[in-house]
Amino acid sequence: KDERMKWWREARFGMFIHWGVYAQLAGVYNGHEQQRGGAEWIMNRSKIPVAEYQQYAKQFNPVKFNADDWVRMAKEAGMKYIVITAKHHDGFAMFGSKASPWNIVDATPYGKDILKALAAACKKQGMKLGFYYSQAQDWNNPGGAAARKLMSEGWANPDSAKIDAFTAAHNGHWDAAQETSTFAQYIDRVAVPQVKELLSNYGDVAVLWWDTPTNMTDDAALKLQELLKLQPRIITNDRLKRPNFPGDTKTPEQKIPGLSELDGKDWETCMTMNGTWGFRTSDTKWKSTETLIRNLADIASKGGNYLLNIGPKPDGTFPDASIERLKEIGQWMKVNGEA
Ligand code: JFZ
Repeated sequence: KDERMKWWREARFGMFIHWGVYAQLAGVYNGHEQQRGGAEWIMNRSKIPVAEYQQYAKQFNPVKFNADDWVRMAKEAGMKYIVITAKHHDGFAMFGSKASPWNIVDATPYGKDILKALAAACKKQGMKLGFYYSQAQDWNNPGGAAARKLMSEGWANPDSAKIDAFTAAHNGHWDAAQETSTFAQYIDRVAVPQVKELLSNYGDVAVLWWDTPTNMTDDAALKLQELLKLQPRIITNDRLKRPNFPGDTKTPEQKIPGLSELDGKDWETCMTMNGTWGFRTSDTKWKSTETLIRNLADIASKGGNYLLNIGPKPDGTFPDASIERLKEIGQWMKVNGEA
């Protein structure tokens, strides 16, 4: 294990990327600003019907996406690995998948596999690449789980009460289309084959970053964990299923643990640069470069890693404020970093 963890322990700094169809909405649904949560949650928060949400994919055409630029920006900031949302809770696969048509190759005018391009660029530039995969929550592929969030906490839809009642009676779902399969069927038909695709078709995968184990069963977790054998050196986090699938790393979110909270287990703080993981036009509360550098130094001094998020725009470029901060961190790294 120590040998396998070596690069990760030395890395200290990585780039998280939250990107998908939600970037197209950018925090606004039908003129309504999303009230709570990250912009990547808009389908759930605003209870957007499945068929309607899927229409947004037809506008998703990130023609300015350039994988080499992304990797170069990460590298120049001193980052040693990238973890990208291969599939977030909206179930949209950012890669070509035979397990579901709800993927970037089959459902968008862009029609190209983002992960293929990123994997090639990472290989070329010597950057480690990992995949975030929402194994349990999936709001588009039938049978996927949905965390219970109330419509009435969001914008005032005249039907909020009705939608909340439906959601409460349907295990967090808000559209009958989400319930045309069972969770076990979803795991067998979508999650297992997609994770197999991710671990087979993109070369070395450095990290598998599971998230939100809503409704996870031991059976489902075992099936997914079994697949990790396809990448014997892969590192995983602790979000497959709690508490009996601990993975390799702990994932304190948006906070840096105090010294007394450290227990010897490897850890990684993931954090947004503003207040959202997915791109949101109205979120301009950017942390200063100084704050980001202080966070990195604090984390590194305590033996952790800093996974700093970028929420790319729907056209495939990073927000200007993110680019600016990456550059400034890079300038500091040149003087103060070790490599
Ligand atoms: C999850 C996602 O729901 C979110 O969209 C984002 O991808 C983030 C990185 O992970 O959100 C969480 C997960 C765990 C906690 C909080 C938010 N937690 O443990 O406090």
